[in-house]
Amino acid sequence: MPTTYRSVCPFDCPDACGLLVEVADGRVLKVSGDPDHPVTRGLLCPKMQNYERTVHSPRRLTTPLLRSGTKGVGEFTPISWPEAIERICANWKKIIAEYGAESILPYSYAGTMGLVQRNSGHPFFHKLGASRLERTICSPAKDAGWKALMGDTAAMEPAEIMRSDLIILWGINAAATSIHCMRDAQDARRKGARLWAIDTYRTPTCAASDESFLIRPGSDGALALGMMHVIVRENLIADEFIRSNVLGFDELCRKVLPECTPDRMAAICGLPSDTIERMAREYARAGAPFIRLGSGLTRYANGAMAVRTISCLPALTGAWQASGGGILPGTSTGGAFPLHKVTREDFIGQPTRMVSMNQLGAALTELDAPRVMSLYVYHSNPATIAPDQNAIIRGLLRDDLFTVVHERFMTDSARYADIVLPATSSLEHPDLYRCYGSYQAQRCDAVVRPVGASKSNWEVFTLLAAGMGWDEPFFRQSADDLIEQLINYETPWRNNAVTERLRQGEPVTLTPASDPKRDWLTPSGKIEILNERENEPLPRLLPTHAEGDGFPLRLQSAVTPYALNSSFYEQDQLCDKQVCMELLMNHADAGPRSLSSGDAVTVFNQLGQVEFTLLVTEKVPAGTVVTEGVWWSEFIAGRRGVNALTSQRLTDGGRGSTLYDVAVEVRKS
Ligand SMILES: Nc1nc2c(c(=O)[nH]1)N[C@H]1C(S)=C(S)[C@@H](COP(=O)(O)OP(=O)(O)OC[C@H]3O[C@@H](n4cnc5c(=O)[nH]c(N)nc54)[C@H](O)[C@@H]3O)O[C@H]1N2
Ligand SMILES: Nc1nc2c(c(=O)[nH]1)N[C@H]1C(S)=C(S)[C@@H](COP(=O)(O)OP(=O)(O)OC[C@H]3O[C@@H](n4cnc5c(=O)[nH]c(N)nc54)[C@H](O)[C@@H]3O)O[C@H]1N2
Ligand code: SF4
Ligand SMILES: [Mo]
Repeated sequence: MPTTYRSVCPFDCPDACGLLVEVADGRVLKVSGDPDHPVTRGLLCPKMQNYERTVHSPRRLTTPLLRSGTKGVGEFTPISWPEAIERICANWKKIIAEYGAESILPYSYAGTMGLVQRNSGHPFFHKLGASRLERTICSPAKDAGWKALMGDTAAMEPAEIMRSDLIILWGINAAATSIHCMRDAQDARRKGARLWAIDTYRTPTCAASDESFLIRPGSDGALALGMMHVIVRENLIADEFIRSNVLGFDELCRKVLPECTPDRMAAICGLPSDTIERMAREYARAGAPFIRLGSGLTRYANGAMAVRTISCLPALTGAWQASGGGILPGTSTGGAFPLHKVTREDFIGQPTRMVSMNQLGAALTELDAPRVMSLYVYHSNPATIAPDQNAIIRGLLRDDLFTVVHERFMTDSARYADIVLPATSSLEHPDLYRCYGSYQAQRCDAVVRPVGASKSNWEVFTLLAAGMGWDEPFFRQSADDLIEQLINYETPWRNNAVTERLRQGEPVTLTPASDPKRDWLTPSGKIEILNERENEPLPRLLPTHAEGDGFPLRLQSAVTPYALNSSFYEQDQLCDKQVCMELLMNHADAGPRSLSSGDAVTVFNQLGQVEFTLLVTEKVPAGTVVTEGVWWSEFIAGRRGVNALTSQRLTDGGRGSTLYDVAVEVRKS
């Protein structure tokens, strides 16, 4: 008889779903959505419906490996854990003596979102004195844009979406990336709400919406400014709300909006000007308009400004006052757990340098004083997911770079390693999870033993600490000890009863310490449309990087429902659903280039070239081309993925990646 355990989905998704895991004879038989989890309510995405195929995949790494062939070829011989740890520590001691500890660079991101396993390298590398990684690949521009306007104001309760009468999914492919938000939006729709999607191409979310508005990549600021121009011109503003809650409305009206006529904004964003006018009126007249802001629109040179500009809309119309009205960029539960007890910034001796994870290529090939001599990668796959893949691979091929990769699978990054260490999956180690799409949190235990000789992130760092000869007691604790330290903490976010339920492994709801719709946590106590602490004191139009690159088409790399960044490519069934690495193009762009569906095409720009299979489709407007998924190179004809075309340039705020701000040309291969 199988036994059923509770667990949590560890992946970088807004929802951190509650899982029910059936186990028999030490193997996971089945994974399903926990019907009692308040957000999951039994519904899992296609990626996780057969998680057992990932956990027990024949592709799992089961033993430490030592490189025996040329870098990148993937030839390795098995070694024991003691030998692996001994070799890593001996190399690091030599490198530190010769170049200093900052010549060692950790690289990690979001393979697991658990608070302990995700952050367990921080105390180790802090104590080592290694360079620090600026972990800004995802959407820090969103945080920067929000903060410029809203300061530390908490995010509204996501479930309010169900009380809205106009839901705008803005730059979010919720049908693929936030399925529970999509389910709730559909529930609201059945009760009479209208659903809009604002995107750059026709996604599954657009298909499920009442109306979709397709705009040019990176032009959301123009659309929002055009809408605000109309809202002010037609006096659809909430005077009283603005007087008591908003700073800088007059300056916005005087200095910014007069230029932003719908005609001018239409020329930038590509929507007809009467559509912008209609969107403005319908938005302003809705009773409780709810904007769910995604991350898609933030990965541009103007991403932070776009978020800041869009977020002004509810301040002008007073949408915040209605239950169901407002704007939600994602939740943030920073105050709920004392993460510093895991990350241990106090272990940093002298200040160490920061290296942007978006500029790994430059860090490995150009950075001096000191040069990066060792890279330690854990729960991330930079050779596939980070921008400017060619520069990264040039770096990883350096003979004098000592690379260690801790992984579940032989990823592109692992192929370039000198030593590969096998990692556990989330069902093989304990952790504590919170998420960024709701206020849920949950802890879970391991439900099966580690596959092969795999070890969790935390276990490996305890072994490395011992290998370095440290006697710091911190590194002799178990992951469970750390979890208990995170839980055992007084905070207004949870009372004792909630904390006890958390300890027992039940899904719990955290409560923000301030009122998200009244307590404007900015220095002035108001929503700061005017913010003189910013380089740009007022929202305004900013250009994208791609505008200056001199290639005619905009390349969007979008998500697929059947993978999560470069995770899940180990499941054949999920790969088959994606078919192959396609380039979606409008017939108006395909015709002049004599291209048709099924053609092998080469996409190129100043950074590289990549092979795709063409699909001519009306889902993509003329001028934009789209590819879905971030594929492993073993499945790609030219062995280079979409990130051979993306650049190391950063966003206007937050030093984020500009993965979607890309210009290319396409030719037949
Ligand atoms: N199935 C699946 N789910 C995922 C992921 C995955 O890879 N697959 N990734 C996870 C991660 S790490 C993250 S950060 C989240 C991201 O989830 P989302 O917030 O949904 O962000 P994206 O999917 O990056 O982009 C959302 C949409 O924005 C569109 N877009 C791109 N540029 C623009 C623009 O300039 N303006 C507008 N209006 N729209 C634009 C894209 O076409 C896309 O449809 O999803 C998580 N969930
Ligand atoms: N072109 C393009 N590039 C993108 C994106 C895009 O949309 N387009 N999305 C970007 C975004 S939003 C993000 S967040 C990043 C994500 O980039 P990453 O955080 O690197 O995410 P993944 O590609 O999922 O790779 C995570 C790896 O961690 C491994 N792993 C899982 N669990 C564990 C564990 O417990 N321990 C260890 N050691 N390993 C584990 C998995 O096997 C997997 O190979 O990618 C970015 N890159
Ligand atoms: S990836 Fe997201 S939607 Fe899918 S199971 Fe995990 S948390 Fe839920
Ligand atoms: Mo992300």
